[in-house]
Order: sequence, then structure tokens, then C-alpha cells
Amino acid sequence: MLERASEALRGAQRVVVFTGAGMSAESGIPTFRDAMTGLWARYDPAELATPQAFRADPELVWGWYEWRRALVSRAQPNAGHVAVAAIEAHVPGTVVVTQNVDDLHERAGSSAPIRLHGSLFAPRCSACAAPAPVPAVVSTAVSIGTLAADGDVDPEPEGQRLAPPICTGCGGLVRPGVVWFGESLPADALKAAVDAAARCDLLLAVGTSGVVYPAAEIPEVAARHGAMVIQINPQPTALDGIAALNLRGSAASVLPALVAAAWPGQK
Ligand code: BJW
Ligand code: ZN
Repeated sequence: MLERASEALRGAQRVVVFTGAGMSAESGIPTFRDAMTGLWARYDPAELATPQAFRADPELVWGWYEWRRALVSRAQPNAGHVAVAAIEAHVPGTVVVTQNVDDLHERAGSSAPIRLHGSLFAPRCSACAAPAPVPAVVSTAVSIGTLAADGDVDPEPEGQRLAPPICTGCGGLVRPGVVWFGESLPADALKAAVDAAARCDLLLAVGTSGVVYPAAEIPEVAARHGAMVIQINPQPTALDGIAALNLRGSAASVLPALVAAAWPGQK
């Protein structure tokens, strides 16, 4: 099966690499639907990632995102991210479309991933939408998270909260620059992703459950326009039916093997 996939990759001229949380799992970033552990075990990510949650408890939601930003800042891209950048180097018509809010594709050398769900590193005002500076100090969130992960302390729920910064322009609360449930995706990013999917001859769907719309339409668009869809995921997903090949394995093991098989002896 890897042989068929590598032949398709070698022969492709326009590739879309569509990634989800599983892409960064081996960098130590929990997937979205993984049970949260330690400090955050009692919370459901699908409930925290909403405008309603931010309105009801901005300090809780901001604290969660700052904790995650600290985790990502200390993480490194894994061999899967590096393999994606290698695909871009081998196939110049490659477009990376990510649902992830981390920056690990860029740090692995991908040039301009299309971000469907925003970024942990682009806070903005919740009232006037003005971009806000990325806070310099995340040590509170880091130390609380670290202590909890180590099991050394039994933190109070209040320990997880962190007051969001205040917008210098209008006095509104600064919020994470991500797309929450019920919010529209950035129109230019969604259009660019749909266009790339409609034009590609091969789409690699990596580490996504394929249940969150409209992002989950991207592989469907590619398949509808005649592209081959290859999925890389250790588990069955909602995309199994449209994938011509399902490579069951992790991103950091399958992607480098795929690149090595497609272009043997090359980096
Ligand atoms: C590995 C691995 C390893 C593990 N290697 N793999 C149509 C039908 C039904 C519902 C809707 C619909 N259209 C819209 C909706 C509503 C909603 C939606 O889709 N809900 C579904 C849950 C049912 N969508 C929206 O609200 C979107 N907005 C919208 O549609 O606006 C228009 C509108 C407005 C108002 C009213 C109505 C319509 C917005 C969606 C925004 C999603 N945002 C989040 C949070 C971002 C910020 C944050 O990170 O906190 O984005 S939710 C979360 O899910 C996050 C992710 O990007 C996204 C996708 O998750 P992903 O990446 O697939 O992760 P997981 O955890 O689900 O899966 C991980 C996978 O990795 C698994 O398969 C593992 O097996 C695998 N894996 N280890 C490879 N080592
Ligand atoms: Zn403002």
C-alpha cells in the first residue's frame, strides 16, 4: 500500500497536504478530541472552544489557550512536519492546508500553510477585532500546567484562570485568534483551500478526524474533482470512505516512509 501511495506522490504535480491535530501529536501536543489530562481533565475542549465560553468565563478560556500556547512554544516539529516540507520541496505545486493552531509546519520549513482555524499566536480584540500583541510572559500558565502534569500539586480551579489582556484601542477583552464553533472561517483561507483542493491531483489527509465542517469538506472537494485521496491516520475516521488508500499509522512514521519511498536516496 505504501508503494502505491509513493508512486502516486512521485507522479503528482499538485498536492494538497490537509492536516489535523494528529499531525502534531508526536510533538507532544494533545489532539483536540483526546481526553484532557491534569489541570484540564474536567473540561471538554468542544465546550471551551466557543464564543459563549469566552463570554461566560474569559479568564478560564484565556488561561486554557495560554497554557496551550506555552506547550506549543516548547514543542518541536516532528518527522512528519519535516516530511511535509520535503514534499513541498519535491513538488513545487504543493499547498499545505492546516486546521491546527500551532506553528509547527512553519517551523519545519513549510512556506505558507493555509490556516483554516487561525493561530495561537495572533490574539485580537474581542470587541473591535484589532490585532493585539502576543503576551511576552506565559510563565504563569507554563508553571501551573507543568506542576499539574507532574502531579506535584493539586491545583485549585482558580489556578487555571488567567486574565486576558485589555485592548489598548477600545478597552475590550483580547481573545485568542482562533476560529471557535459557530464562527465563520477566514473567507480568504477557506477559498484558497477549496481552490487548491479542486485543482490538485493528490490530497494527503493527515491526522484529522474529519468531523469538523466546513474544513472536512476539503478532502471531499478534492475527491469530487477527481483527485486521489490518501489518508494517514492510526485510526478509522469519517474520511475512510473517500480515501482511495488508508495508511494506518502515525504521521511521524508514515510520512517520512512515504517520502523516502517516493524519492529514494534523496532528502
Ligand atoms: C493521529 C496521530 C498521529 C492521533 N498521527 N494521526 C455541517 C454539519 C454539521 C455541523 C456543522 C456543519 N457545518 C458547520 C457545523 C458546525 C461546526 C461543526 O463542524 N461541528 C461538528 C463538530 C459537528 N462547525 C463550525 O461551527 C465552524 N463554523 C461554521 O461552520 O461557521 C458557519 C456557521 C456559523 C454559524 C452558524 C452555523 C454555521 C467552525 C469550526 C471551528 C473549529 N474550531 C476548532 C477549535 C480551534 C481552536 C482550538 O484549537 O482550540 O478547531 S474545533 C477543533 O476541531 C479544532 C480542530 O482544528 C478541529 C478539527 O479537529 P482535528 O484536527 O480533526 O482533531 P481531532 O482531535 O478531532 O482528531 C485527531 C485525529 O488524529 C484522530 O483521527 C486521531 O486518530 C488522529 N491521530 N494521533 C496521525 N500520531
Ligand atoms: Zn478593541
